[in-house]
Amino acid sequence: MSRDPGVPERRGGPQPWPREEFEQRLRERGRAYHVHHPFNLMLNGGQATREQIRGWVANRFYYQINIPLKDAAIIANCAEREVRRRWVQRLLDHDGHGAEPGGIESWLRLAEAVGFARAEVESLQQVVPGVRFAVDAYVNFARRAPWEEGVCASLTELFAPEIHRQRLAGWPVHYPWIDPAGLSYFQSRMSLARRDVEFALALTLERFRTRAAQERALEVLQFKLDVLWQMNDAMALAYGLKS
Ligand code: AHQ
Repeated sequence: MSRDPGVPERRGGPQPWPREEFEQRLRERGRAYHVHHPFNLMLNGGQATREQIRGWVANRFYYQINIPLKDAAIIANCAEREVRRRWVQRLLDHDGHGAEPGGIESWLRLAEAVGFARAEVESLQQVVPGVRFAVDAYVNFARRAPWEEGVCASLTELFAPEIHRQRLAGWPVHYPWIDPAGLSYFQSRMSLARRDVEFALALTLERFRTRAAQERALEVLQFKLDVLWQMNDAMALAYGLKS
């Protein structure tokens, strides 16, 4: 268990970073975001084959269907109604609500746009072990960790708008065989990621107050960056890096 973010550091320990410096240190971890992974550079650079793209879509589906379980775990661990009532929006965004089909449904439309039948992707038959293990590590982390750490782990989305922007700009040009309607998920995340990460960042800056807690927040963010990086490592091994 990590140190309670609120417990004052023992006297004489290092002082906490000022809020702006803490935020800057979180943002600097973007250097390790999976937008820089060779597999993603190939994908967004237009060098991926049809099989590499299909493999990516089928494997990332496992990540997408586990995001609501991860967020439900954070909610289950959180005794603060004001936080839960904001965080629950994330489940609705992915599972859908009312007339909104939700992000998982959008991902299945992406799957159809790259030539899968929905059931093929829903079967999870193509999910490679390294992707499954990385995603399961993320969900199990959120189940066990204090809810504040689960919130902090979602801060990789600080860097997500750029990766979605690259897909929306590049895929229609590089991969004209993909029905552009299938890219609607990326479009939806441009605004949803910004909204989500604004709340998660404010909570992280506010709740991780001691220097030890701030350093723990950086460790948690690095763990999640490693989850995303490992997913790309596993897909590169399974589908190759050179088209
Ligand atoms: O589609 C993504 C998404 O819904 C989320 C939720 C958030 C979290 O709670 O960890 N992270 C995340 C991410 C999504 N898409 C990834 C991508 O590359 O398309 C990026 C990923 C993230 O940045 O953590």
